[in-house]
Amino acid sequence: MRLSDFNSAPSTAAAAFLGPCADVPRWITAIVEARPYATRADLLAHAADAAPAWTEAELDRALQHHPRIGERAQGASAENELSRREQSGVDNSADTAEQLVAGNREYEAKFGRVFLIRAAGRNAEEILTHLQSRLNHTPENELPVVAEQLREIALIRLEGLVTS
Ligand code: 2AL
Repeated sequence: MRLSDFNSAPSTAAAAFLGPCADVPRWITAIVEARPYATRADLLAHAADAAPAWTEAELDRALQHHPRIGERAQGASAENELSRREQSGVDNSADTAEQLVAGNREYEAKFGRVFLIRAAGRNAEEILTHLQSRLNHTPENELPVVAEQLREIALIRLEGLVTS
């Protein structure tokens, strides 16, 4: 969508457009209500500023839309297409794939939520290294890492969706 169209869209349409970036209604409302943006950079800066203070409940809600690493999202929704593109670097050897499956399972058992990582720009081995290191975290140290990964994913998605 062009920035000018985003600026002039009805609030509900602008909010629906942002939904696939991250399903955090408070973040979406903050971005929609601060329109109009003079430049794309202003929009991205405001979106970044509004993102850090996500609560655990907001993270859990948003994570429901993220498939596990190594599991390709099925379906033609904007979210699924974005996820498939982000995970396109996660083509891996059978050995790495097996370790990711086992690591995802261990992560979910320990933290009670899906392992989330910004996959764009990372290959399977890099993701596995992060997964194995994050398994050593306490729930308290892990939460801010999840928030940062969700924030990175949301901002990359927004950058890809809005043109000048
Ligand atoms: C994802 C995803 O779908 N895209 C991304 O960057 N990370 N999933 C995940 N579990 O981390």
